[in-house]
Amino acid sequence: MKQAVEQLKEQFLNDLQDVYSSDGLQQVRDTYFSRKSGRITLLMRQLGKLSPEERKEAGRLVNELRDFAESLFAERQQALRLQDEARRAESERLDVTLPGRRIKPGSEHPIVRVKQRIEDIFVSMGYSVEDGPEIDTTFYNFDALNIPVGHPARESQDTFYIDSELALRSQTSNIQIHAMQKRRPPIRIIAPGKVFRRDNPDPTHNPMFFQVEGLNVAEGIHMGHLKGTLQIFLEKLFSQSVRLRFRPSYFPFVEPGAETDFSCIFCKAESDCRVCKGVGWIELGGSGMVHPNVLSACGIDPKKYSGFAFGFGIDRMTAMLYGVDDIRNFFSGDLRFLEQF
Ligand code: FA5
Repeated sequence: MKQAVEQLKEQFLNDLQDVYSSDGLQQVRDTYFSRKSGRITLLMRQLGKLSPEERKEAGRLVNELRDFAESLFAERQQALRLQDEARRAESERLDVTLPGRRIKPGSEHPIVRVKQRIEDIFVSMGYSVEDGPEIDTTFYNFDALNIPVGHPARESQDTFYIDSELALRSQTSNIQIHAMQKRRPPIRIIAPGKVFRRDNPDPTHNPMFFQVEGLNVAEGIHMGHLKGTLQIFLEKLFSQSVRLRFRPSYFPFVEPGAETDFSCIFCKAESDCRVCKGVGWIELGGSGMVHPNVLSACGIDPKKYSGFAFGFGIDRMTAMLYGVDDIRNFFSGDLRFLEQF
């Protein structure tokens, strides 16, 4: 028995010496201490087969071996645990002297910024901000706007059709109709939003761009109200006085209709002006008095009520305000461009 104890002790020491992981520890535990087949357990079981005299001495030896092995095992277990902890602490160590990673704050897109500025100005004049569908039926896109079947504006060369009934709106004027169906006069709304046209991209055209629609319907509204409203709007936007002029123009949903220009705020008609090219006027967009047919289509009595409407492009206005010479830049996704705002 003495020899068997010595041999087992030696093997145990060898095995424990080779242990560097918790898996290895588990293996040693199973090999030597498992209740069913542990080698030290089996040795203890053999004690029962010995005579009482032999058992006394052998029992002492085996018990000593077990106590010795258990305490060595516990030491090794503790050493490995400390080693693991030290390794983990090292791998998670933070070097507080390293320079930080700069967080780049985003900023509002310039078109969003100008859109919000336009909204603020009109809200301060008693208008509310209206939203409407970007995909709309031919009724809202054309019929109710007095754009008859056969009118070029309905052509598929100009409009993105989804099917024969639905199209991406090509102007925000569809929101006039939704607003007049929902509300009764007095109605005072502006409606900024995306519009879509089959235009070839160039420095002043995009197939997707932003417009803002304005509508004011009440008793006794006339062109003077339109002119005064747009003038106050522009003066608030540019923080300086401007003049306004109307050039007769045709839009099926207004009568009379006009292209609306304002005096150049950059040059006062100097010949080399980058913005107005020396003309002295900058185009704002279309406007006019809401056509009686449009009021009627929305159930508003044109004999009692009248209204003005306008619509202009936010992209070109933003380009002018920030000195950008190509509106395609706004949607290029190029951060070097966008970070300037
Ligand atoms: C209209 O869209 C009318 N709905 C405006 C209107 C509303 C008139 C209410 C009367 C009453 P127009 O097609 O001219 O009008 O477009 C208005 C503005 O949109 C233009 O002045 C221009 O600034 C802008 N615009 C037009 N096409 C493009 C384009 N492809 N890319 C960028 N901006 C554009």
